[in-house]
Amino acid sequence: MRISKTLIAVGLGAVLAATSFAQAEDKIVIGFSQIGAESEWRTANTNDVKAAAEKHGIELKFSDAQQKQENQIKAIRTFIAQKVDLIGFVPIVETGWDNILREAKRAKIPVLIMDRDLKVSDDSLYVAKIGTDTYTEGKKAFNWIDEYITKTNRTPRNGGDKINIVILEGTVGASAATNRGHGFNDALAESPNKDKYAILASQTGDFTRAKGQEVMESFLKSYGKDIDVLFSQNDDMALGAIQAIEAAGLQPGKDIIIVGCDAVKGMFQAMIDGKANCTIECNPLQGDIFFETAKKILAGEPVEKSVYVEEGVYPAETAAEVFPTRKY
Ligand code: GYE
Repeated sequence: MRISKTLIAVGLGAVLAATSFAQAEDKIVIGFSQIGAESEWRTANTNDVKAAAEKHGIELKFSDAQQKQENQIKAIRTFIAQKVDLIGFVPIVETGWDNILREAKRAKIPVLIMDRDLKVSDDSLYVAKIGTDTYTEGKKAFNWIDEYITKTNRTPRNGGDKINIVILEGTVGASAATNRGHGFNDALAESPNKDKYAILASQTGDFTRAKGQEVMESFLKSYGKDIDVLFSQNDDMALGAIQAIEAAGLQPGKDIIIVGCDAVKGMFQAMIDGKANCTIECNPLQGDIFFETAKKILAGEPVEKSVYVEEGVYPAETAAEVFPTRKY
């Protein structure tokens, strides 16, 4: 009795081992190069990619580039050498990808882009891009400011005739920064109220809280009471700027109107606390659609060249109600 039980157990173990070996063999392997962990948004994006890979039964080779394009290029080259089934990456900046993508193409490994845009000499160097419409986000940001200023009959703090705006830009050369900037400027130029506004200063804060705080400090030193509005190209920089504004003895969200992009929890909390006025959503939860698309590509099915995820606009008065439902 004992012996046969053991034999059954050993036999079963062998079968299970064989099955899981076969499954491991069949798993799709995807190499993914993330840019780093500069913001709450990025952390949410990374967590989502990892969770979605597991859900889709993908073997994910994840690499963190620590904000350096050269690290991304190295990671992609390693993925090619490892003969992964597909390569995914977030282009930290728009340009400089042609050579490495040619190497991937020669190795017949399809490339799927996530989040940021890239500029290549030949669009066939990547199959598709999953991401967000950052140009429209920039437009939404200005349009919200314009409506708010008009609706509240706000006048310039310095008693002059212009509502003065300062801008914290994202990483230099990143599509999320360039597009949000263009969208914002285009909406301003198209506004019937365009003469009411002036952009006092615009400088990069690298999408980080620390840099946002530092640059806002210098804006306050140079322009102090002239600043009416801060447009921050992400929420993290806005959260850093809030600290600088408070340290300067001003009330963020009141003396200076604050609008960010991303809609991360930290910004909702700042709005609930009355320290920020609006955030333009940028959805980092792109993992599911990314791996669905990857599977289609590997099955030889057609996919859209560019897919955008859905996004909203959240002014401060919606913050308390929406906060509990936020996933990032
Ligand atoms: O807004 C910012 C981040 O590329 C859209 O990158 C993304 C941006 C996001 O670090 O917080």
